[in-house]
Amino acid sequence: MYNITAMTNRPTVIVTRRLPERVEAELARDFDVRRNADDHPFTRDELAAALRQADGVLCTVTDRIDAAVLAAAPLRARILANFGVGYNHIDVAAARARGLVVTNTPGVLTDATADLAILLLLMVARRAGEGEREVRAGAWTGWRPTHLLGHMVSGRTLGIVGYGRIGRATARRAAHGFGMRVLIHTPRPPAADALAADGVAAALPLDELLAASDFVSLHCPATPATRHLIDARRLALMRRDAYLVNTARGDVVDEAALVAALREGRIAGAGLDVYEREPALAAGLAELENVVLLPHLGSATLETREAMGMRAVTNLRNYFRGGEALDRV
Ligand code: 8YV
Repeated sequence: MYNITAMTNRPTVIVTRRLPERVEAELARDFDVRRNADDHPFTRDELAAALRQADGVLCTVTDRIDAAVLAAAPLRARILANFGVGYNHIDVAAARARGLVVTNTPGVLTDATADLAILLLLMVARRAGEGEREVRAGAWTGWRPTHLLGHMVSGRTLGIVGYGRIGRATARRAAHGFGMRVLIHTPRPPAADALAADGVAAALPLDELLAASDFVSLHCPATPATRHLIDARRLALMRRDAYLVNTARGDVVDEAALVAALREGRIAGAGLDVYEREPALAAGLAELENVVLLPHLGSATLETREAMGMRAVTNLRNYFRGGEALDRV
């Protein structure tokens, strides 16, 4: 056990990216912190070195910590405190095999991410990206009755894939805020009365949900089972006038198949915040007019990033005080 209040013998924590000021200040109270001054994404060698040099590593989605990186020796790190709820960039089984505890930050980014899903839903339905590009390009010739006509979301059907915290928060916004008919797909649907309270009309098998929805929003974690869950076959089940929204993880969608479906008009459009090979995009995606592309902004509010950071600090503190890490995955 470490004495984290004494000035000496404080655990060393390597923080792979710059964090909001308040979080960095909080970390410095209890830990010997090594920062990444210029905020560059760590290389595999830097990640392996961090595992050799620090007692804890506070990491993010840009750190691919796979079995090869985790083979670092001699291993000093005991905990990977992930800044974020999704942890598909960490090989958790390999980490456990090396005795590392892995934590995440659930709960604190639910509302921010659900807000972003609704933002993308509205942007694709109302052609906001196209309009914004037109105005900036100086190509707007003035108001006319038939200009950039989009579609209402009210009264339309939203299919939500994955019904954890974020899926549920998105369902409630869509049903109660916009009067949408909400369908969900999830391996273990909550009881009917709980779904009714959220404004959910029905839980359906995935293929049925895809065929019945005007908008499909993804909220499942990236796991081997959900990799390319939305592939060419499932895109073909969607309606030609339907839109896909992804604020979950890029791996859930076969991005090349999505580009083909969009290009050929087999679905109407897509709003994406996450990609298979961030920050790279599938060939052709950025050239399409009927997509809105955001740079992984799901949790990007100051309030949320501070809360995520504080949660990661709490996980580190609890662990080094010898207690149970709060958000062990
Ligand atoms: C984070 C996210 O910004 O928490 C997640 O799973 O995708 C984002 O909200 C990112 O993961 C930070 O590491």
